[in-house]
Amino acid sequence: MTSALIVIDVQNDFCPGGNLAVAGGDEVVGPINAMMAAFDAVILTQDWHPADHLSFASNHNAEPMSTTEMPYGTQVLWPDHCIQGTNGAAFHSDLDQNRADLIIRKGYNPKIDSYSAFFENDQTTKTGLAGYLRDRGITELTFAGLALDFCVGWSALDAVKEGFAASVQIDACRAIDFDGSVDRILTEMKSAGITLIGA
Ligand code: VGL
Ligand code: ZN
Repeated sequence: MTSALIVIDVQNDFCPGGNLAVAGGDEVVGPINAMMAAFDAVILTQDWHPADHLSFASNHNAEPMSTTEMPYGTQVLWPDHCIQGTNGAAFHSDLDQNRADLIIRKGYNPKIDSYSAFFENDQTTKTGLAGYLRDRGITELTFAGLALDFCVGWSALDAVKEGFAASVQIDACRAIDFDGSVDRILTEMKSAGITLIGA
């Protein structure tokens, strides 16, 4: 079996001081760096939005953390974050990028958000990650990073849908914890057969 560590969105905007700061977001960096050596492949994801992205409350004259209906369903409206090329979109400076075989960017389509590393939020448009993993013969995926209840969880759930074995290293994740989102994602991941490690 061939394994990959998929490191989700360890970017400045999700760390303390960032525009969509996750409590303790920077605390995942050390554990994630330490995990990398145990995997055949390391893949980093990067949330990568244009300034006119429709997941931003500022583009709807709405309050951050309100919701709106998009053609693909209900969308949380976030503060502006991870704008392409900004320091907020850069990886945390202590994250070991040298081990990464692939950096996959997502959320670049202004009309569709993309929590998952596999599918945009329309759950149809692919990022290309599944094809890359299959081409390399990678079958076992472990996820860590930010945020547990959005991009990590959605990625792990889609990994199972795409036929990969998925684990989440819970203690190398931090959560946004919005409106019951942590409990909901943990329940969904367990029922999908995802292995939760370090919980
Ligand atoms: C994320 C909300 C919006 C995440 C990204 O990385 O979990 N959450 N964009
Ligand atoms: Zn985003």
